[in-house]
Amino acid sequence: MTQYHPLTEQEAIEYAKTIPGLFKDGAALSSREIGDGNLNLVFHISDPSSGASIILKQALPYAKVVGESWPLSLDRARIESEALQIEGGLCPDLVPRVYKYDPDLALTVMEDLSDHIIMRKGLIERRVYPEFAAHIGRFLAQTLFFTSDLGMNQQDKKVRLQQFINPDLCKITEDLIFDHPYTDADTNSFDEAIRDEVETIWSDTELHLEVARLRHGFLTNAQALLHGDLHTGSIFVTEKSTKVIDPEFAYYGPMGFDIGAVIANLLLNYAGQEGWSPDAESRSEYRNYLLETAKDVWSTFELQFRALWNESNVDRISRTEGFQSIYVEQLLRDTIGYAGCKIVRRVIGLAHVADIDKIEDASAKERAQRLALSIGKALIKHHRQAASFDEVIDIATNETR
Ligand code: SR1
Ligand code: MG
Repeated sequence: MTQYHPLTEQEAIEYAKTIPGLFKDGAALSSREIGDGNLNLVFHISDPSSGASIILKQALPYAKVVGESWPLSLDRARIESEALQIEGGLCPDLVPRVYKYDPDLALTVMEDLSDHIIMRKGLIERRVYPEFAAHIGRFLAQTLFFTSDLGMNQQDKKVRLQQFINPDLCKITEDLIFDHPYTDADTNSFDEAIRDEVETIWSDTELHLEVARLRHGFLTNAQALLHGDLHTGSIFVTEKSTKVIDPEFAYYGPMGFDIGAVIANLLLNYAGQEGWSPDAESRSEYRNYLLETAKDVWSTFELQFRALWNESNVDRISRTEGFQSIYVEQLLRDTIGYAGCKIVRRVIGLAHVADIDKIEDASAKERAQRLALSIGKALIKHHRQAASFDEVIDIATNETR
């Protein structure tokens, strides 16, 4: 047993050499720590002579973005590797292959996806991903359906729920998404230019009531095994391929939280187009692409989820005429509410997104932040009335005027 310690780049090479079948004996490997996320070390190990490469991801015992004052359980590395394996069983083309998980070092060795780019970066560069909605819609339908009481034996599901008890990572979400942005919390981080709007949000009790409902759903509705952090920084893309990474926040929660995360991040980029589009016409064109993609994500999910319900539902009484529509209508409302919460936190809370933060022009950045907040607030306030995904498009369009 190797005692846990954060690896150096050289130790990562030595570790990689111990895994059979990945590199040729005696290969001169190179190693770079490339982690730019909030929590982990990520080593890219390659053999320049053969082109072979892998990723070695190691959890740190604290939140890297804050420091050692915020301890985090290393068990999240197990959760991530086990979630990747479940997702890989359901959608093998949509997640990286896992070669090894090492519980002692809290590390996972996995497929290198360097031929892809992080979707957030691609969207900031205003690229178009024609297959994305079909891929992520299928990922959501498969993973959410087959880990729920609809798609698996209910007693097995309870055992699986135990496997994914993830208190430290859930606490991050409960605080940073569903609490701190709505009060003057120390963790918040926002530009002084938008203080008036932030203070309006802090005193908006109608908004707080809706957030309280959504937070309660996150705390109590163990509907399916979620990815738990499905933003565009957790998705690698090419024009033809989509790979979902980083399910360390996986736990049993409300399906709409994952679907809403995807929608929110498309809308955050939509707001960010204040700073990325060269002129009004191209801004409108790219925004239409983002809204169509968001709509296609929901439609693909809904179509495939309903098909799975019709073909593979293991729960006799839930097949009663009418229940499927009741269930899907609630999923739509949850999706819209959680999307709104995920937008607001990225402007006011601790962790922001490059789609808005990296805008250099101060007034364009302020416009993007205000637009994101107004879309987020409107989604949260409207979510319980929603009957069609078109209402999301209407909200985004109306708030943009
Ligand atoms: C302290 S971690 C901050 C954020 O980074 C992750 O990607 C999650 O979104 C989390 O809320
Ligand atoms: Mg992550």
